[in-house]
Amino acid sequence: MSDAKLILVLGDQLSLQNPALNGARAGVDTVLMAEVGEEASYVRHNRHKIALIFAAMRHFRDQLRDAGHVVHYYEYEQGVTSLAEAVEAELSRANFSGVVVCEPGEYRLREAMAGWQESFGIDVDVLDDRRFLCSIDEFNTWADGYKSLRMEYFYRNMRKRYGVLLEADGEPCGGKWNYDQENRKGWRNQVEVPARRSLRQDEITREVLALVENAFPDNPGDLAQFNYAVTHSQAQAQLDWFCEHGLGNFGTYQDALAEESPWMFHSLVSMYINIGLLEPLAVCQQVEQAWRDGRCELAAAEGFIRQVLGWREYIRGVYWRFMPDYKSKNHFDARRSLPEWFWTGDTDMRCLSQALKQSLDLGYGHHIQRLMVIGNFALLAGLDVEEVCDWYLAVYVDAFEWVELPNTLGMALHADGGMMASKPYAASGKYIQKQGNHCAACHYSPAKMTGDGACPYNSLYWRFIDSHLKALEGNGRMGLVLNNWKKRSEADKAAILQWADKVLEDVAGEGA
Ligand code: DLZ
Repeated sequence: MSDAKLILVLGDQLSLQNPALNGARAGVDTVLMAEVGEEASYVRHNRHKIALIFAAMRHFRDQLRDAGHVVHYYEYEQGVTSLAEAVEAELSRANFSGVVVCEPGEYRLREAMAGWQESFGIDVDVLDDRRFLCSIDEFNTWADGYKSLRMEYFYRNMRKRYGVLLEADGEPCGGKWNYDQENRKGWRNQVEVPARRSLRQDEITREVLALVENAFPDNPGDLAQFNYAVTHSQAQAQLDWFCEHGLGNFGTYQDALAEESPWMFHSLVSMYINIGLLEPLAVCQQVEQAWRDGRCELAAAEGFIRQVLGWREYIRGVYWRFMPDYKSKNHFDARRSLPEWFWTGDTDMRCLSQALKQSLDLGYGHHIQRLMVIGNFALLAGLDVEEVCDWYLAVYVDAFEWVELPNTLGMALHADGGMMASKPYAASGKYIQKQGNHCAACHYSPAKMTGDGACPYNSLYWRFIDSHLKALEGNGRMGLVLNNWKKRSEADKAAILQWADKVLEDVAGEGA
């Protein structure tokens, strides 16, 4: 029997740091990569996401081949239905002593892989994904020490562990761990948003775009606007561009909403980190260096690094610690069907329409659009948790369940009852008005609570508070809001709730 291994590389593991490739012997082992029906259709993925992954996979295949590796690659047109089928085909084609794969990012796939050893009758080695900076075991050890998990403490540990933004004495740079307070300015067109460059598309990418356009006619995504990096060097150039042109204003306007720009000063690198085109620690170190070189304020660098070194690792830990139960949580018993216009963006709520349309067309929305516009509406309207989570998983190019589920179910919808966020991210139209410039041209007014032209977020906000008074009562951070509601006259409350019901019928129903 040969001692050659079959090394499976998944579409979001396109990194030379992939542990399955560590020790891969060029000319001895075989690398297997496969574009398969099941992965491309378990939700109605945005076409940008499929195109990004297929194009990046094909470029990585060529990179491995150039380095002397034998790569067996199945293209989508070959009609392989699942990763298991691809593995089986390889095992029947040649003699291997075992299969090696890095642990997948989604529970459903890890469960499937758990059965491979028995069904294929061969050793299947599923390796820890060391591209993450905190392993699942390390996270669990940390979490075991706490009654409720809070990202801030986890984040400080990670800063210390990796020596990021630390003074020589181990204290945080600038004397504070967190500069979030300085990163919340609203948008009133204060500065110019830098234009983004168009990326060059080679023959491989153009072929993939044509394939995806034809094979996924019913999926969202306007591929005429495809502008994602598909190689390591292109992704690195995107990060360099951000450090040069975006980072300076990123912190200040991190929570802002702008009519005229889908991406403002955001980095647009999460998708590359999530599929292996960039490494998270190197990304943080580059941003830290940009601050040390005087190219941005400390608050901007810290805000960015907190997302990558803190939040990203933290929610991945939460996902694996609480799956599979986590997925069925529905703290507020939210079960209203997702309105059809979530798939078109056709609503008169301007902030929501813009956030939905760009998410569908480009596969991208920044975190305030995802959390405080779309997620906030879903929370206030009581949209079905599972349907909302599936929507997020489908629509965004950077969405894999390990990152999407805790962010949507836990953070945006508070459906886990506060396992990771200390209070629901519920807000009225006033917050959206403060953070951005959508309201000026909107059909609705954030100043109106009821009656024609009243911003739907307003009455829905109080309806949410009223419906969940009991559940929210024990939450100290909600005390002020609950008191404000209780202090209102009965007639006032009744009028708001009545209007909210009408809004739900008109707006959250099928038509908007
Ligand atoms: C998202 C995705 C898509 C659209 N297609 C493929 C594919 O054809 N082959 C593959 O290996 N991976 C794909 N992926 C990424 C996987 O869905 C991802 O590895 C799992 O969801 C685990 O994170």
